[in-house]
Amino acid sequence: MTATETTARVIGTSVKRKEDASLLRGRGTFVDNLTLPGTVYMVVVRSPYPRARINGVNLDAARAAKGVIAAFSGVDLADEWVGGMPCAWPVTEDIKMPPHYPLASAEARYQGDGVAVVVAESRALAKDAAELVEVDYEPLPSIGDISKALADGAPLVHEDLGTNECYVWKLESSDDVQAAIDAADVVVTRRYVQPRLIPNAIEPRGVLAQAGPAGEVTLWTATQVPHILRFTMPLVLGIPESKVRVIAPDVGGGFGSKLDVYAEEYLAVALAKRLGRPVKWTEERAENFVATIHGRDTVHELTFAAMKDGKITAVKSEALCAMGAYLQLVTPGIPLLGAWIYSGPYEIPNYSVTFTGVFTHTTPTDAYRGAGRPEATYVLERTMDALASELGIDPVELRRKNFVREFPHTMASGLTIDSGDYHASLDRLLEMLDLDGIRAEQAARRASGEAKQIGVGFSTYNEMCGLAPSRILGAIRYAVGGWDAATIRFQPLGSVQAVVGTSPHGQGHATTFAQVVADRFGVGVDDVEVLHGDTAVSQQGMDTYGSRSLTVGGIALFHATEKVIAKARQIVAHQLEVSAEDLEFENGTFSVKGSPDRTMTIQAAAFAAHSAHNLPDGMEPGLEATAVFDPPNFSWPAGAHAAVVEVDTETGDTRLLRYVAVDDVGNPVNPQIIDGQVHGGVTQGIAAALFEEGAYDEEGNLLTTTMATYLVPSAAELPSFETDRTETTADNPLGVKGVGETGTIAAAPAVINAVVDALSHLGVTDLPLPATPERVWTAIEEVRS
Ligand code: MCN
Repeated sequence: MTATETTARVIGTSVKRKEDASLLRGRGTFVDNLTLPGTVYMVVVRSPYPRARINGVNLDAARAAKGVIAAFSGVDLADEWVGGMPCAWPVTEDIKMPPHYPLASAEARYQGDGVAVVVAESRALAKDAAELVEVDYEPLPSIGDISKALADGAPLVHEDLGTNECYVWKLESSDDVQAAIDAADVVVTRRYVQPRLIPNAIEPRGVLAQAGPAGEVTLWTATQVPHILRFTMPLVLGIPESKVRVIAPDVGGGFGSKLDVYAEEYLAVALAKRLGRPVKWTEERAENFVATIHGRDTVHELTFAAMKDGKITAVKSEALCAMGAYLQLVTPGIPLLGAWIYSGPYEIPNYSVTFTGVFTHTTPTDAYRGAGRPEATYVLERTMDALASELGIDPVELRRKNFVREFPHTMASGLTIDSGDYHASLDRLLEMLDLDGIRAEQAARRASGEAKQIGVGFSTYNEMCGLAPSRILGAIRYAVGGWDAATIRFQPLGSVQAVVGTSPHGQGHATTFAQVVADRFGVGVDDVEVLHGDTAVSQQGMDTYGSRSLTVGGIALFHATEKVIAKARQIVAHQLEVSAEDLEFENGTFSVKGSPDRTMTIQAAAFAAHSAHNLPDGMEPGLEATAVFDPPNFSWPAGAHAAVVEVDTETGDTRLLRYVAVDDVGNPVNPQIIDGQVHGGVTQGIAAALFEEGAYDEEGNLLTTTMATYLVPSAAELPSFETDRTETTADNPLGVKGVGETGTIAAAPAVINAVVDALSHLGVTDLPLPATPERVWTAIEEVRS
């Protein structure tokens, strides 16, 4: 056997990330590192206007420029598309789904809408030539603000639809929600604007497409969804899936923005076919600001009805949700991902949620880390504090009073949470926090009247992830399934390949999935190679998003190990001449019950399976199994977070002093990777609270077009996070819940609650997002004047 010695349990240990050996040395293989012989470079010419009629595109000068191979307008390429780019989530029967092609031909509908492409021998030559493309634009009235886009006379994004309303979607527990609100002692209604966020993965998007002589196509792309992209190829380009291979090599982050199928992917394939040369496109950072989807952009009105003792009796949410100018892959469904958790970790019997999808002349929105759940949690947790203040109850006690206590728990929204212990997370948080000490210091600073005041804010949350049961997805009109697949293949000499259908882009699957397999087989983590992100290698899969990889893909992997162990058991029983039932399997070794010295390792069984000299009659050689898992429920992580801030009341400058997070993600597979996920997620939530805003003017001109105006925080702006976990076992064989989005979902309300708490003695009750120094200062001045 070449495999290393059998190990003790590795699930639950912080095995170092296998990925980092190459990534940290700069030896990753990202799309832009790949060049095929004869590669040519594509540049997309984009509309500088939010809305403009395209009266003509003159490509003569570009075509004549040095090194240019071809240049095309939207009209030139119109025949390439057998259909528009797909939106997979028509959330209602009467949803309006405007056609969306890789290049606009007649009208540009947002700044960044592609109108032409230039292909040249180098990227620099293509960029130079793109500047020579003359587009005869006729600017038209446009609208960038969702709260004004539904008004009579507002400029229409798609005139033939006659409205900017994309859909109205409702979820109600009963007809009695209004009656419960009417019967309440206290009703609190608050309005919240959650601005756009612009995902900024370290690696921008990139594509390299190669078309072969027999119609086969290979596409290397920085995507989260190679499998989904492959099965859209027949729809947009008429290329059968069997002719398409999609490879997502190393992918440098996505945060949901690469859970999409993009114009440049179809353009690169179409041009590779036309030109007979590999076509490469690499997004520039400035392009990323307009050409990759945005997140959030909602206006909520949230109502809590409660009794005097603090018991909440109803929640009602009405929200406008920006779609942007077109529907991308899952744009309309993003609000729905939060639709079931507007009661959060609380037991609230009456429930009503309404979303209105709105078109504006802006970059399309779609999934951004948390997708729908940060929006829901923000309005819920902010209103929780507003209600606490209205009732004169401590915000922590109000949360406790309303926590769900027994599991499984079916929420008024209709879904069932399998497990949790919300008190345990909050208790642990309070142990770590020293709330009394913080309150004492707050009182002292208030008494002294000094400029720098402190505040503490809480966010107790739960979330719905692990997308998800295919039947439920079908019932809410999501076009594809929520299952995932894994194949495990023992090599003859005992190492293992685990082929998975998920497609990581920073989450460490090569490590954690190897841990799952190593643990089951009692082999070393380094004996397990996890293969992913190539549709030729991993034929089946539904990819990575919605914190689903471990709870769906990881469970498929678990079931595949069970099948492999079952076959190995038959082989060992045959070789040791005992019945399969008489074998025990522990730590990689089968032993005969009652005769502990009669043993055979699973690796020896693998060798026997491959040599095939002595297998049970009729058994196929080899030791390999595939499992496809469709979960019966979503995954329900939860937790309690707190932020402590210091606000300079003279300048509005806000410093985060501490951030404490206690999460329940079920059984941990790799605690260090979980911590990393929480750190990254929390950072993105803090960014939404204090720094990042994709701002448009009323016409849809993007005002934050670079990192100088769109402030992505760095480590320098953040404290060291304090994290811990509580564990309740999820209802799946590994007992695991998702973790990839928890921090982003929890953090923004904790931070804003803390800033408001710091200023509450002055009379500040709310702050716009993000709470920049100017906005904090203005809020203070408003209450002082
Ligand atoms: N894990 C674990 N034990 C648990 C739960 C998870 O060890 N109880 C591990 C998993 O095995 C996996 C990682 O934590 O290695 C994240 O697992 P999971 O919650 O299943 O999430 P996914 O792998 O499906 O990742 C998706 C999620 C999402 S939706 C976004 S957005 C996101 C995120 O992950 N984008 C990321 N984390 C990111 N991290 C990086 N570096 N870059 C991104 O773009």
